[in-house]
Amino acid sequence: MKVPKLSLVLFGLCSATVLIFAGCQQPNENANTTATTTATPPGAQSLTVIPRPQKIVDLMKARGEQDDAKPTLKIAMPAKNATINGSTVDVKLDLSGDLKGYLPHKDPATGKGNHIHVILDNQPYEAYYELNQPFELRNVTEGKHTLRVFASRPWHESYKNDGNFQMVDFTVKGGGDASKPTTTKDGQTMASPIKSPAAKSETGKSATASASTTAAREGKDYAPSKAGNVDPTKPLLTYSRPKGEYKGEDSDPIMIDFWLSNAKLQSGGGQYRVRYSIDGGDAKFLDKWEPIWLSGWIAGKHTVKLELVDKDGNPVDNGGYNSTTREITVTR
Ligand SMILES: [Cu+2]
Repeated sequence: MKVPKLSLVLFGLCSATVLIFAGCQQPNENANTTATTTATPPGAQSLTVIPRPQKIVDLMKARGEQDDAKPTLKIAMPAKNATINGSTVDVKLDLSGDLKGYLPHKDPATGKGNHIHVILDNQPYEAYYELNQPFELRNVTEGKHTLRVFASRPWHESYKNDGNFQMVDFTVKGGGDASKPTTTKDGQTMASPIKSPAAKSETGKSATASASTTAAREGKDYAPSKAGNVDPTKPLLTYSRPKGEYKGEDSDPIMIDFWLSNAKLQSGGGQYRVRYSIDGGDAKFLDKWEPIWLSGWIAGKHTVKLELVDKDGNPVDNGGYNSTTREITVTR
């Protein structure tokens, strides 16, 4: 019974240290929004791949044949290698093919519906619902850019048929200055380089607020970015989901989905694999081109990394786009 005394002292010291650290951390939590990533450390949550949620199976039944559609999507504007003057780039798409009733449109009641994923450079995609009017890429910086598009379902799963993906390069002259707000000629501020709340799209609650202040055109103020040096004929992995904020019943499970060009995964007889890692944890592999649903997320910030690798696990680069990490937030 002599030993415990020392143990108790040590235990006391440790506890005190823990308390001090915990005490120091708290003020940091709301300090600012530019702090380094505080993603959940690996091990704090245990994620499992679960089957397609019943909710989505039921939705698919209610949609009739739509999920067998084979949409063909073409970028009509900007034209390939076009030069655009000014920071706003109009995107126009042509949707054709065997659509089986598939039509992008946001249901005003639910805020959901079929839509196109529009990706500038390697930024998170934006949703585009009403194809009868252009989608505006706003505050685009001067220089070369890439645009990628593909048709998706209301739950953000992309169609994976040939033809449902296009990428073009274009160049902006006199584009948005990353350090200054975009203004009209009399100096009135039109857009700030900081994300405008009106620009939040599908998951944003402010989508309705924006409708009253601007024309009904869909669009988005973009953060500064440049094109990667992408070869459209080489294997390309396009990150699609997850992104942004996940709340309530939408926060578990969370779907991972991506587009693949010029690369077959191993189950399709190819040599490539998609490697993913959550919160910097163990690498997992996807050998079939289809979405997966991961369950077991704890509330907080998480990172999701998706990479295209060859059969030996070596990264396959294509202008930096084949390895993408996104931060998502899960709230309950
Ligand atoms: Cu989507």
